[in-house]
Amino acid sequence: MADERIGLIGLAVMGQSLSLNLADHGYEVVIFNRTAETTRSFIDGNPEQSRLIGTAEIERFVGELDRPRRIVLMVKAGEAVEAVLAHLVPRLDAGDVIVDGGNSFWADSERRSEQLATLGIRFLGTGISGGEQGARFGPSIMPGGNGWEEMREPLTAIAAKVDGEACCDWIGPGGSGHYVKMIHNGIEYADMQVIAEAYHLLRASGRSAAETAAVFRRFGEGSLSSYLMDITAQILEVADDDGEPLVEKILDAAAQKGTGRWTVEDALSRGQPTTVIAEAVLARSLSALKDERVHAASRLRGPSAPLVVEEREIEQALLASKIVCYAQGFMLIRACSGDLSWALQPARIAPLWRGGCIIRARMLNDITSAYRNDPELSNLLLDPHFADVIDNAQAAWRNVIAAAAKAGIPVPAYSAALSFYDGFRTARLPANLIQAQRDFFGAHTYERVDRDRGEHFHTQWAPGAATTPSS
Ligand code: NBP
Repeated sequence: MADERIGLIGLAVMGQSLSLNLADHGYEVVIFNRTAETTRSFIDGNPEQSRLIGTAEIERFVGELDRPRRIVLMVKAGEAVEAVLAHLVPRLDAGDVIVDGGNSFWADSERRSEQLATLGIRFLGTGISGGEQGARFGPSIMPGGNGWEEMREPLTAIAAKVDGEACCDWIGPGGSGHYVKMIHNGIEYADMQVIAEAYHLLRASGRSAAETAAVFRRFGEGSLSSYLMDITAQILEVADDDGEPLVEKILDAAAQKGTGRWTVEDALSRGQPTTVIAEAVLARSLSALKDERVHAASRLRGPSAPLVVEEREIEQALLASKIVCYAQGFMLIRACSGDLSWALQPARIAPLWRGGCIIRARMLNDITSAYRNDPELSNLLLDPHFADVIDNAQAAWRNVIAAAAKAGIPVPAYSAALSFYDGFRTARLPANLIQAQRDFFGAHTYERVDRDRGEHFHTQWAPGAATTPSS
């Protein structure tokens, strides 16, 4: 492995960190950046690292690599990837491997993988999670597409390790690596929202930021242990210059870069009810309406009842909602895998998120066990362990949502998660009425519970109702 060469293009924070990580693991890293000055200052800033080979021209970059060349792109998703490929691909040969390690949209990776395959170039669309620190010391890596056989060793070497297993494994064909990274980010949105709702409830029930931090630390000692819980406690303990908690001075308008929205758009296109992830994305949108909310706060009335809820109940609501987040993420993976015949295996995906990435959490050990015990598990909620955990949590979970509603405190993710749970476990929903309404005004037809599925019926419900069944 030592002295093998890997090329890396794109030397912003992620590219620099990955280069150093690869170099630490014995690889010589040939680096290139559009702005050559960045390459120079990166090399100058790391004089102890002799395995970095800077190049200022793309021809020299390509020429420094052994064949088959292995090239990692760490540039901005979208146009930057297209621009780099346009310069790079004409200089490559059949058999070379391009790894796109950025946050590319999975359908772009699917397309690039197919197009480059016609030239014999292997394209590995690779989700990488963990931010700067992860990239530097061990990220979670989700490669999909072609070229895994060439990249298995270096990617596995630099990935996070949990219980001796690398958080890196081939996901599946085409754009599946970036698809799974997108789902990771959707779950991340939901996980952050369920934690934010606990924070809201804990603060609204009179706890200081420091007391709230202590509660999160306690929660984080058990099944809720996670990176996001840990950083939440740390954030709540940071004081501004005047000694006040810094978090309370931050404008309550959450930004988003788009991977959560991509997840929800994908869920809608597949008819998958990933309601908690959707609420998490939309809660950020609602938060961003800051001026309108401030105006509405002075005009619209709510209840004046105090919030009556126990700390233990909030913990259970957080736990149950978080399980539903994961269940919905894996539902979407299952649906897309079926649609595109990717044959994705949750039992190989869940363990990749146990280390290195933003959603790393103790719960992922149990999720991994659930899918390893039953690789065909259709929904995480049906795993016996998680069914029991939710059953034990549900009384508290319902109390929290009821108490929040009575006190006028929004808990959109907890409510969406509970409604999903109740909807999923309800054998007969009121959709029969919706079908009747659709048939009444649009002659859209309906199926009957006392006939075979696939047989469609239309009724002339009333004079003036629709008469002609639509196809
Ligand atoms: P950025 O996403 O900010 O991208 C900056 C890099 O893209 C620079 O090297 C820049 O070159 C290059 N670039 C651009 Br912009 N346009 C280009 C073009 N037309 N041709 C060639 N190069 C171009 O960097 P990052 O934050 O390090 O992220 C890299 C990738 O990793 C992104 O896809 C990001 O979404 C993903 N990611 C980031 C994080 C994180 O925590 N930051 C975490 C996980 C994944 P220049 O120096 O010449 O401008």
